Amino acid sequence: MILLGGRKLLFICMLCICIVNPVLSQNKSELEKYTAGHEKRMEWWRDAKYGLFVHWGLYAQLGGQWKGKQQDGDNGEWIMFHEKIPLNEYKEVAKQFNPVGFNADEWVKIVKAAGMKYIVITAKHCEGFAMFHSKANSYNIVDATPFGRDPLMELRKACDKHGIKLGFYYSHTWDWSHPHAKGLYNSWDFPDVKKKNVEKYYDEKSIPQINELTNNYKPDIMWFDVPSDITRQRSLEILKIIRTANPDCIINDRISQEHNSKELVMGDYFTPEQYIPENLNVDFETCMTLNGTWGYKYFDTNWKDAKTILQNLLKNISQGGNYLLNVGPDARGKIPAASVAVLKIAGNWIKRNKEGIYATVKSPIGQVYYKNAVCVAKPGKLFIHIFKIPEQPELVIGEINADISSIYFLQDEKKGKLNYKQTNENDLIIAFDPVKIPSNLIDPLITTIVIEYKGELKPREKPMIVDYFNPVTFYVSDAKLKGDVKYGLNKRWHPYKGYEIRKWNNKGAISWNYRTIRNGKYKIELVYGANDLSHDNDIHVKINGKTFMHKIKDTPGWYKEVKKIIGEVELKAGTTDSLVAIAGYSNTHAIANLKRINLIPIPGN
Ligand code: FHN
Repeated sequence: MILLGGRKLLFICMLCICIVNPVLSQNKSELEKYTAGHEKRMEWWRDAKYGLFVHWGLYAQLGGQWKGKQQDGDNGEWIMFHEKIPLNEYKEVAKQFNPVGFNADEWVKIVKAAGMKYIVITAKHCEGFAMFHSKANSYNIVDATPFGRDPLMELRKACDKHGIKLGFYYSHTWDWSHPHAKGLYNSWDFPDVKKKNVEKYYDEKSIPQINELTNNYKPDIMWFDVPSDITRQRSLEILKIIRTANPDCIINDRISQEHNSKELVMGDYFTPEQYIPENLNVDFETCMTLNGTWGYKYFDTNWKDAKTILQNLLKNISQGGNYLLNVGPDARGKIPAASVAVLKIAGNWIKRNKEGIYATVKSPIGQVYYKNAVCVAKPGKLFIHIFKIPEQPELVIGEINADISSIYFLQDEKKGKLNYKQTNENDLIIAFDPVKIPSNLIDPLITTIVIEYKGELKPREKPMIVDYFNPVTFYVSDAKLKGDVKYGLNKRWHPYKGYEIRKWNNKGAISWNYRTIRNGKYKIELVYGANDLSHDNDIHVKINGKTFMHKIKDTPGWYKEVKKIIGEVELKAGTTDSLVAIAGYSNTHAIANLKRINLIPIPGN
């Protein structure tokens, strides 16, 4: 082994810095150049709130069934992978694929009736088949099927005609039709991973097709999927292609590995899948299936109902995000009638309540106290979307530091006033007696009321509300930490999924302030993770002058959840106090990964 002397080593290090530094700084300046303009680019997208995801490809021809056998439990668009269908057999499917029922105008009208403002459709899913006329690869709907038309170009024209934005999903990394694609690859046709040269896949197919889509179809959004094993350089190359063609084209976070890092670098927004994040202070769009599959399966009729769709939409927009809801068109090019029907029911509600949806923003004062409602905002207005009519004849909103001018039902043309009072210095309570409210104002799906106020809405100062009619959850992410207690991962991400208590001993206090609206009795429930080191250690909880001691016995693991009722407490109305959790003795680590403390009302007190 040649040992380099000090001077030589220093020279080589300096040489490397001289070579690497310009490349890094070039990458940095390119990144800045091709991500510039984010705020302006996102304006229409933030106002739009709601889009249609479309998974449509050769898999629609199979409808979730292969050689008479129904796919069990998997997504329809994964049938080639799950049934390990040889590529030459799968290509035979293309010869049968002739979706003559496809009508771009009809699809766009369905989107508009649903109250959606944009479409994201699969241009090429992992199966590798292009749903557009690609000169880069003849395995596409124009060259390889009897259909011979380009549905994406027809959609582009229809969207332009009807004022709907159009985006393309593209599987830039995985491709089960290409011998050199990696990630989750086609191991049954191309088993020898040593023969793979992934650069050939990018150079021969992925990059050229992204170029074609970007330059020939002018998409408003490029929606990439699983970024597994793509290099930063390749992601930067794709970013450059798209933004050179159109600086306003919006790109999602899966263009690069950032999707797994929870920090946006090249993408304009995060893409949580099948769940709605909370407390995320960046642009995001939750994508969800309407039933149990993205791609068409004729036997999956497990449709979400209109109320679920609307609640998901409103929860997303109350968190400052968008909702991308998926349909899987069939082999004829038709969106399943049941999907169309439920989207229309939801769309009719949206049409009646559109002022409280489009161009709203996340409430500047967070959510309202009443748990079965969400709040969004516009200047001078708060829209409270009520999912479930309160059991008591009043709606506790909580602290509103503003000069309220009126409160009324959004669907009430005459703006009939709702009576209200502000107690506890600004706690807003709205009289809401369903018996007295005209029945036409209580919407069977969701009822929206408007709080109009003058001047500015000042931030909330008062502590959390504990009230008899609602269980209240004290998340550790909202707590004050004092002494020897520390968070683990970045608590900005999912407040109780993406972070943990990393250090906590008997000199560390986790506390919350609270105030009560009515008298009530509650069970105290601890929710925590624990490992072997936690066994037999104690958690002490102090509330209302009493201390409840809990000894840890179950230790399933740091990221599991142990739920334990540790006692009951009675709280009088109008008190302001604090809830404090203190760890037992530990000289090295956290004695438990406390997640939250629940106060569960005990009925009948
Ligand atoms: O595996 C794909 C899946 O088929 C579907 O396209 C979803 C949609 O976001 N993306 C991947 C799973 O995350």
